[in-house]
Amino acid sequence: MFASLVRPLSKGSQITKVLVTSNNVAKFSTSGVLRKDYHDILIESHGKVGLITLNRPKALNALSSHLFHEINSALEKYDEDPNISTIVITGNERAFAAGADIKEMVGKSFADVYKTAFLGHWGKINDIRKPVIAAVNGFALGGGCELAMSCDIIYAGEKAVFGQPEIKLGIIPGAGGTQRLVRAIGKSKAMEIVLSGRNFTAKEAEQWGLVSKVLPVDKVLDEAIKLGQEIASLSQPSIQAAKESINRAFELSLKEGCHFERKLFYSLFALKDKEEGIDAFVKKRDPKWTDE
Ligand code: CO8
Repeated sequence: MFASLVRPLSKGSQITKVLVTSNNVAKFSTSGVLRKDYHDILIESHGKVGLITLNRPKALNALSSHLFHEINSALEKYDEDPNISTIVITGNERAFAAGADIKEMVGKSFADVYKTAFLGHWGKINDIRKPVIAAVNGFALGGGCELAMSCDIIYAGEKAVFGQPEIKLGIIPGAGGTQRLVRAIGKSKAMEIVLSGRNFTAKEAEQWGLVSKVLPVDKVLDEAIKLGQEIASLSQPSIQAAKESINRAFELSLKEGCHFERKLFYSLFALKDKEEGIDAFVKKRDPKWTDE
């Protein structure tokens, strides 16, 4: 009845207690802490990296409310799990995610979506304190592009296709597309993309600064996990502080942002890991982080 999830893994990676039943209901546990049944995502841990794989292939991973609730649930569990330090979100080779589930929008009026804060739960990812890396292959359109942009780092496969095509549906991006795109690639390009609904390539995304690396299709996930493991091998309070400080750059003036950074910088001197890191450097040895 149960079959192990089979996927090529990078060297040294390990799936922790992942089982998929014949009806594709997965039961998972990372070190006994994360335990949840999911239908539209798959969960694996690779050492201290928690992987979330969107798994609605027939709908090109269209982000239904149900799927997004599962993403949120897994993100929150990983954020709480002391055995997990970084998180990777991926899809499959054809699609990271082709947007919000358009079929859910059929017949919905302004009053319907306004009164119920339709898809309002998409914002939860912005509260996750651990680093989140998007490993994008295939389509990352509309809400899929917005999900990738809500992650902290994007690695993309060379055939990945990004875009905000909402305008072609008579709507506009609703999960930060107009805001994050303009911050990442500038006003003129963001206007062109959003107003025309044209897609753009992984290479363009990298040239414009939206994506940090373009990789061969079959390397994207492994490289994202490797990056996650590299980040996970460092002192986690410092990692979280760095993420928090960088994200403040989107909210604050330069002066206020630098002030915030300085306060966090000083506060890290209270960590045992600061003593350890400095001592290890001075004594020319490897640091042993305790995350304290
Ligand atoms: N929603 C629902 N179903 C989808 C979606 C989607 N976004 N995208 C693809 N599918 C389904 C198709 O309906 C089709 O299903 P079926 O086989 O049952 O007909 C299946 O996936 C395969 O799709 P195609 O046959 O269309 O595959 P193609 O290779 O021909 O085309 C495309 C691929 C170009 C990606 C095409 O599917 C497409 O254009 N998809 C829609 C892209 C799009 O417009 N995305 C934006 C959606 S709106 C949005 O994301 C707003 C987010 C707002 C968030 C607000 C938070 C508060």
